[in-house]
Amino acid sequence: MPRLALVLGALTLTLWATCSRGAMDECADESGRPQRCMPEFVNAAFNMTVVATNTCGSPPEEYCVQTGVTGVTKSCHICDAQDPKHHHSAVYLTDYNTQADTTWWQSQTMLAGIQYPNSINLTLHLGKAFDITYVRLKFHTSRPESFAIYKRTSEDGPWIPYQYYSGSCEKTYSKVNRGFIRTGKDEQQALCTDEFSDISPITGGNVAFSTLEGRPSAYNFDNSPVLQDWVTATDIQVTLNRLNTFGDEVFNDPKVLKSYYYAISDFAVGGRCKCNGNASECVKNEYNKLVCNCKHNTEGDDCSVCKPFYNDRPWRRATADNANECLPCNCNGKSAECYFDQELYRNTGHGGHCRNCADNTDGPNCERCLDNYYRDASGQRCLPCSCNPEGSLSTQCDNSGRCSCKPGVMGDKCDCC
Ligand SMILES: *[C@@H]1O[C@H](CO)[C@@H](O)[C@H](O)[C@H]1NC(C)=O
Ligand SMILES: *[C@@H]1O[C@H](CO)[C@@H](O)[C@H](O)[C@H]1NC(C)=O
Ligand SMILES: *[C@@H]1O[C@H](CO)[C@@H](O)[C@H](O)[C@H]1NC(C)=O
Ligand SMILES: [Ca+2]
Repeated sequence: MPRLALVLGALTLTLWATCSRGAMDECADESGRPQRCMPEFVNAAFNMTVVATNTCGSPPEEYCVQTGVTGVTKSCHICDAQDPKHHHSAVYLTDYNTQADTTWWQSQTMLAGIQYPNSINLTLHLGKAFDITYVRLKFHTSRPESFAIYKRTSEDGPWIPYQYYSGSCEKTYSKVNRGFIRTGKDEQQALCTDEFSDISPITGGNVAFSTLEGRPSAYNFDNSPVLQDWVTATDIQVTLNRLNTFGDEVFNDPKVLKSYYYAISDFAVGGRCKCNGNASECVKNEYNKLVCNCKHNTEGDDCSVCKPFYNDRPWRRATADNANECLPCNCNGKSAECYFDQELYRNTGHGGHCRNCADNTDGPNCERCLDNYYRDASGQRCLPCSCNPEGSLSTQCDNSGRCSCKPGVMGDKCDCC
């Protein structure tokens, strides 16, 4: 019995050791060589603030639950923004999502003028670039007749269409219904489909947009800068353009109008914090802003630049088989500053060009002496030649500091007749 316990104990220890090493630094392999790493896959929207341009309940107002059958008495309720039990604010879009206890955001009703061409925006600010895999909405009412998903690639950039969902693609968005992208065509274009725009189901319908689905280069994602950019987003916006109806709103019965409104129970954004393969986690910095915890001698919010002294080769995204880590410049210990020099990289395979070489050294790697200097006996530093300008043929001396003198002049520095 004790022996078994010992064996189990050893096993547990081994497992624990392997796992903890994996967790410690996935940005290097067992032998310490840099390898691609990435933060875990998360719902980037969870517990984040979504800003809605319209929400029911201020002042309190009545809405009625759509049954889908005309003439049947609808059950009506109050939406009250001030009442903790009867509000439907945007926090309910990104809270913990359970089947048993559905919470949802809700707009005002058609009675208050909610319908095309008036639209509602739901804006999610991620606070950092993410690589987005999907955007998913779970509707508490019918799915809209028309809505669109937009993204921003940087916080001050323009809104870029991601996907349109509409029962009237051409009329509403001037897009072909169920269009597709052929190989070689623009892979950053948003498509439109009517597949998810039916009025049924009356509740609980999902819509999920996969950022790479139907895009030919998805199979070669590592080598597709176009798609790498396409999946990048710092903000996501959902624009609700037109409600689905049974057509009974034309009679203007208030009870009917009160049964048409938008309601969404969950807004999820699946993806990873974007670190270009150079970090396995994102952390809050001192300003409470989410940033990558960069490895491979990179820095920046997305690990997209080399650290100051690591400019030996150009920055490249890490791929599955090459970490492309930033390499330090070689300045022979004479400088801690360098920049990336494209020309030098082409000629020598090393692009690190040192700046401000110390001890009178010079050259891209501080490998030689400045003009009119020579290397001292220790080889560590360069000393001025100090050739006498009157007596010397040249201001440059030889390796031992001796100057070449004009006829009739002598001395190491050519300063004696
Ligand atoms: C949600 O975010 C708040 C801060 O905004 C934080 O205090 C809370 O712990 C978070 N909840 C979860 C479940 O992560
Ligand atoms: C929604 O956002 C778009 C930009 O994406 C803007 O043009 C429009 O005015 C916004 N609508 C509302 C109601 O704020
Ligand atoms: C990390 O970033 C560097 C430079 O910023 C880049 O060369 C490299 O491809 C990225 N990935 C890895 C795993 O090093
Ligand atoms: Ca919810």
